[in-house]
Amino acid sequence: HAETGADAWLRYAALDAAAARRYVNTLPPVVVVLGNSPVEQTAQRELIRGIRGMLGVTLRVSSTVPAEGAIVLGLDPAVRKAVPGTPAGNPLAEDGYALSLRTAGTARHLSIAGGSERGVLYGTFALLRKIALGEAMEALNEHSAPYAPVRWVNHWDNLDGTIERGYGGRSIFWDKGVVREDLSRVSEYGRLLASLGINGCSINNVNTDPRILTAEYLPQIARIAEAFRPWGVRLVLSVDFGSPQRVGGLATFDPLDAGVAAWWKAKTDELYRAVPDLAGLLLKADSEGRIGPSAYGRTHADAANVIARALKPHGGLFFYRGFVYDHHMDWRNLKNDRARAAYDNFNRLDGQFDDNVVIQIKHGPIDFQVREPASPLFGALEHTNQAIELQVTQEYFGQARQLVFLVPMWKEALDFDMQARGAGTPVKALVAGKVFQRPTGGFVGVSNVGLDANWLGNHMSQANLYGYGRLAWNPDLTSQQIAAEWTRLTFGNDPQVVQTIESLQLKSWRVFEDYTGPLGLQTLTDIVGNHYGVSVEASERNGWGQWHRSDEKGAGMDRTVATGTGYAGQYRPAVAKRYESLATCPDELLLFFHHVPYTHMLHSGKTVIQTLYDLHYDGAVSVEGYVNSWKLLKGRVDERRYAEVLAQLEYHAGQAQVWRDAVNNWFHRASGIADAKGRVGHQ
Ligand code: GCW
Repeated sequence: HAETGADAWLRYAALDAAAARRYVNTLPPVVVVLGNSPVEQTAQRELIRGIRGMLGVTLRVSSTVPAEGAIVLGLDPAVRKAVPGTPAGNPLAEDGYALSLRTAGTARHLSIAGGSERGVLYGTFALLRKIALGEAMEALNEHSAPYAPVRWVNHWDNLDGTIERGYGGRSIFWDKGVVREDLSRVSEYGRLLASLGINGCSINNVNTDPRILTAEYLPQIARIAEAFRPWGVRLVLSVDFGSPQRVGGLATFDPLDAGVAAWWKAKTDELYRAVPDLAGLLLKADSEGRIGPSAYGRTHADAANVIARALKPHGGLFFYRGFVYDHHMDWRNLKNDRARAAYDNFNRLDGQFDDNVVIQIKHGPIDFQVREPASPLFGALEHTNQAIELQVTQEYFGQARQLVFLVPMWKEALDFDMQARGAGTPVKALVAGKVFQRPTGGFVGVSNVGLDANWLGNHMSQANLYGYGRLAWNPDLTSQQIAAEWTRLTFGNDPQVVQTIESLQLKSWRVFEDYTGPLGLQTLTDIVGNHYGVSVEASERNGWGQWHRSDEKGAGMDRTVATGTGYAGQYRPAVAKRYESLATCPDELLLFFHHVPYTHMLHSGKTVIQTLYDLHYDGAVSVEGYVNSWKLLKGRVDERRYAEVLAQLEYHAGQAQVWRDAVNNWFHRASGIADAKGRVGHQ
């Protein structure tokens, strides 16, 4: 089972004998769970499973705390009462946990205290992670609290079982228009999510089939909620804004119509009767052909509030996607700019959204491209809850076929200082509501796992799901820490294995950027087809607005205030100034903000065109290097995963060459400028 990738980072592989012995000597052999909620029971079962796998011993279950000590799981107050000598401390944050090991005479107690039932489970996973990573337990005393209340994943699953932008097989939730009979993969997925502290999951595409809100689906949806519940994962549904008409049979779906408001209220009440702990609803409106409030000349705030008010009495949240843009833009107009759309649509509505509405904003202003600046909307909203949307599924990142670890890219967005109230307001703090004291906010990852044994279509992409969840819990973790943890948990502690995989993962995003869209060019991907291969002109001369505006004279899109689309001016002044000027705009975003001749000299001292040529060669060479370093792991990784990853990397290396040649030849023809190293244009 383990080698299929199904257990992902929760393999609980046996530790080497010396390490196992050390833990067996330190940990009490008995477990006591103080609460009887399903989530706490899950925690106890998981603990027994993990300890058995890693240490080869089976904990004894007891209902009372024996004098010689035990591993005690429970809510914080209960643990304090049950474990003698627990020092008084501050109450734990909701979903937070505390781990501590105390010795008194011959008694030894290890307590896992939670600020909520979920916290107990999260603490249990944290303890198991420490053991798998070989961390010392003797002086254990650790508190951890999630950075933000919202730590969700979204799925773009269609009711027929296909997944939009899913690369790991068919839906774990749906098949042929109904919820799957066998939901065992949903439970297994709940376990993976819980191990990361993820507490909400939407189960249907934001390009929503309205039928999801018909009565026949409610009992089916309730079954999914039930499969997730023991793992503390709450259900979320995507809804269609036309539902009052399409499902309810009303004459209108105008959000300001009283009948429409009443319909949403009655429908939401019905949902909560079926799923009492529903976390909320999610909406994509007025975007890519989805209907929305514009049909009635209403605002996004009118649309969001009518549904949010129906959710309010149940404590539910309403997520309104910030991904609203016109996909029929006139490409001839040099002032048109899709990047402007999120800010233009939502900034002026700041203050008009109810306090259980969250605007869900993609990390960049376009659409999950290899290099984007952080969306200026994060820095603009002061009176509105927000969440950052990160795409775990590798739509524009080689899908399941290329190795790209997205954590370093996400970190750059999360750590980017928006200067929203002077310096020191990184995106992560804004989305968590810490800067403007918002009641809620946080993180949403578009996961799109499927029925494939390894969930995402290959082994290495699991690091992105792991990394997303770890960042949602603690965005201050470094990319290196996350890569190291994931590698050890997934492939074991052999130093050569760890060092090799960690280094592949850590460089992979920049390498991918080198051969698919450096200097802020982005979108050289075939956007007319499946968003996988190279097609330099696919994004040009159409209404989608993913233009890079490269031609015979130069490359890049002028987004300055002075001469371009004005996008740069959507940032707060200090940031805007940096992007506006060629002198201060970083090379890696140059062509995102500026249109320059190919001979333009970069800060690096090299021309744009030569840099494009060189980076494409560098990138392809690096991917070839992945294959060579992987081969050195033969015999150190189980045969199956060794062979599967090798096949992926060999294919990847070929793809990097295809990209290199297609992009370089295109720019060579367009610019008419020879490669100083004589490599391009002679094939
Ligand atoms: O990136 C684009 C994808 C669409 C997706 C859309 C969105 C679900 O190509 O497949 O639709 O974004 O985020 O709504």
